[in-house]
Amino acid sequence: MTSEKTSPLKLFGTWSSSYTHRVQLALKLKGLEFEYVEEDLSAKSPSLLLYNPVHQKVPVLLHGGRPLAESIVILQYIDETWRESPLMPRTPTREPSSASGATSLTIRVLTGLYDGGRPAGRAVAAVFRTTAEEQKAAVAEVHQNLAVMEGELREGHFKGRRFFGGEKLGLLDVVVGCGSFWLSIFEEVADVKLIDEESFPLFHGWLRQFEAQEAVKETIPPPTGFWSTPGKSAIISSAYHPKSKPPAMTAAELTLTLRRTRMADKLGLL
Ligand SMILES: N[C@@H](CCC(=O)N[C@@H](CS)C(=O)NCC(=O)O)C(=O)O
Repeated sequence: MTSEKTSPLKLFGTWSSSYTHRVQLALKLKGLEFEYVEEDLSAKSPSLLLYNPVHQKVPVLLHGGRPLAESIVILQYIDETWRESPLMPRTPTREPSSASGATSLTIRVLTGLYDGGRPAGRAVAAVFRTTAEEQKAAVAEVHQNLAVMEGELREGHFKGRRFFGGEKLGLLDVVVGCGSFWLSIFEEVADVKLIDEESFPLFHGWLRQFEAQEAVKETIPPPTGFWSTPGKSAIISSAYHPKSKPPAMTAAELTLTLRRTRMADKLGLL
């Protein structure tokens, strides 16, 4: 077991990927050494195609030559293999505690925070993909999600806690917090306010504390770096997933959306 634990770790990721950030952050929080391989998603490496042949996505973690895909699966694997500094609190299951609260809220973040809601990340992405009335509806959906999180911090399992994980970052902090890079970009390009400090003071405060953590600062690039990145137009089109994700956007629709959101000016695309 020990030799398995000490086998080398190699992570295939992309700098702009929140899913990659989740794994990088978890490895750092555990104090694990790993080799990082930056993937160009417009020209995926033979290794990525070999290790994640079906989905061909990052992140992929290689542990002792064994590949693991899907960020949540990887996070669980890391937490179960290296049990020091747990990301999920380990308390007896019958004890009503924030451990079960964290598990259930993590699942809800990933599947839908309220009845009929979709995964929190998809609601945020919808703000970016839409315009006008549709965008207003998407912003309202994000606010509904934030209201649930705010309620959990105000009077739910996480009342009075610094982080969802307690004094230290836990799984839920990692999952929710790693989207913060894109949140601030979306706020800027779509000219919308998603995390309004007055409406969501506890969530806003939590996010600022999260971002101030050294391991987070080392992992998530500052949003300002985004605008000066040479491959930014490719990143934008991959964020839209025009080929693969419904509703499919034609190039003309994409252009129109970029114009409307004023992103085109910022990126110098048009
Ligand atoms: N559910 C996956 C999502 C991973 C994902 O969407 N990765 C994106 C980058 S953020 C990717 O590799 N996209 C390449 C593609 O779709 O071809 C996870 O949690 O790891």
